[in-house]
Amino acid sequence: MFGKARTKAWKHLENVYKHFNEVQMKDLFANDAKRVEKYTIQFENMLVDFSKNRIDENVMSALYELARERGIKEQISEMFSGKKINTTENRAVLHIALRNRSGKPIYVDGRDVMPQINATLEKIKNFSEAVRLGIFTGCTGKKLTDIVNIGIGGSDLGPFMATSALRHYWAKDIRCHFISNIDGTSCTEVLNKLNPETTLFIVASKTFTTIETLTNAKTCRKWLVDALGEYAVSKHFIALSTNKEEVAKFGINTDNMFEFWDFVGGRYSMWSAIGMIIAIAIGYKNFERMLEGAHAMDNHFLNSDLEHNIPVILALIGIWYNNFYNIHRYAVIPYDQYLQYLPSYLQQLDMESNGKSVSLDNKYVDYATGPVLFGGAGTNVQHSFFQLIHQGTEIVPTDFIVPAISHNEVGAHQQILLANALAQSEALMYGKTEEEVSEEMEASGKSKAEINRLKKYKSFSGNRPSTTIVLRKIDPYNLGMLIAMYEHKVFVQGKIWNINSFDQFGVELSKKLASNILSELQGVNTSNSHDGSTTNLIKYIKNIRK
Ligand code: G6Q
Repeated sequence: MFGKARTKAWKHLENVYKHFNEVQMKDLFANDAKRVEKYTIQFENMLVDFSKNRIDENVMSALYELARERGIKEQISEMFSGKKINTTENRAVLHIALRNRSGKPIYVDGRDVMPQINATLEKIKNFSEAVRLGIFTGCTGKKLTDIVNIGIGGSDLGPFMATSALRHYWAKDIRCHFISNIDGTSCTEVLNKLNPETTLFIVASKTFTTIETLTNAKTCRKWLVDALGEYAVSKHFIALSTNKEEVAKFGINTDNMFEFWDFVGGRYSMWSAIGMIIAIAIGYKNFERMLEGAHAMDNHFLNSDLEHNIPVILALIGIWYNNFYNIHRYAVIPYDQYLQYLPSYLQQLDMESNGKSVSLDNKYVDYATGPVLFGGAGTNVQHSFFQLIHQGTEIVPTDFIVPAISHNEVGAHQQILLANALAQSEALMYGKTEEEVSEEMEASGKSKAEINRLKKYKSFSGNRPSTTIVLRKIDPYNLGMLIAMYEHKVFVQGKIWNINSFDQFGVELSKKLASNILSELQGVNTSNSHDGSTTNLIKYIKNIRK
């Protein structure tokens, strides 16, 4: 039982926290020459330095004890073995199977899922290559050069993030576009740039019932048919879905459908057919490298003991802040322009997975679960919200993601970028005392009065935690590793909190209400009852749109 009757390890951690919460990281560094060695892990091309966190051996061993008590190793094995751990939807959770390069079978309900996964990968390979080589052309025989992914949420954020991250690898004559929002601006702005003869639309929807995606797809279909006629559809539309029936109903030939399965959650689906646009943009070989990178991280996660397991360690440090320091926020800052969309992607991964308040044993939880995640690319964000991270009253544990080599090594740009990344974590940890500020001001000839007036404003409390993840370079393999690392981190946290990280009922209620309000805005129905505010807003907006 987890929750009110706290577990032994949890209670122990509460105790450890009482004695530890005032400890300063700079003292921990000063008193332990081996600190960096102890709290750094290198895995292939990835170095994870978690030494600038408020931890010591005592804290870490208490956290590992919590992981042991929660049976994390066993729970990891359960996921990998195809057990139906998504209990509210009675589904297995097998994004790891999508990138299983081991040749070993993975069973769901006694059936090996690998043959169907490998067959779909083969189909993705053939199709993406045919498009890239101009073998699969548009209906007038022209090469397809503009690929439009129509999808939302998990059917958009992963492919969008990954194609942006791997922009350097795109074929020279291929451009990628994304239509997700139902706002007509989203499809209008994309369609305005395109030539129907050279455009391929990918309708990406697991359920093929999502109103935004289907509405956008219908608009794009009409745009295409108006220009080229109905016969164009089979050469310009493909579908990525689990729902053959709805794909056919929509008017896409199911020969042009690439399948995935209910054991692949939307936000875990970029490794499946949902990654088609990635494969077309960067080529199947590179897409495969991304799967291989993820698979390497999967093996590390499955086989390493808790004390050397990157996703487990990151998860436990997150739990330490979230549940013992009561810090319920968290930032991810990639120092790479190509990774600018990573925070939005991780926002869904983390917040949709662990934004839950009912436990796996069907009880409301009485402890904090998933934190609020935000972020953006460095150095840009240093000039926006970093003020709060350095001097605000909120502590924000931060992950810095730092590729050592840029795809665009221009002059000293990369060194300046790297220097900034490293300086942030150093400044957050050390801070600057009032005394240090005074000395500095004195040395530059400032008066006593001036020093007294400004020293508080110019000082930094420090002791602000961060983790630095250095990658050699953002290539497909390393990106795969990085994303899989975060997926598994989220998994471990969900397991510690005893929640289901794989459903998302939270998005349902407003969907239902939106469909009621839509009928009112369209004047089809006026009888729904709402709160006073909503009723007034509907009336006010209808009046403007008359
Ligand atoms: C992700 C969620 C959600 C989903 C979208 C799109 O885990 O399930 O973001 O991906 O709602 O759903 P469809 O792919 O079914 O259109």
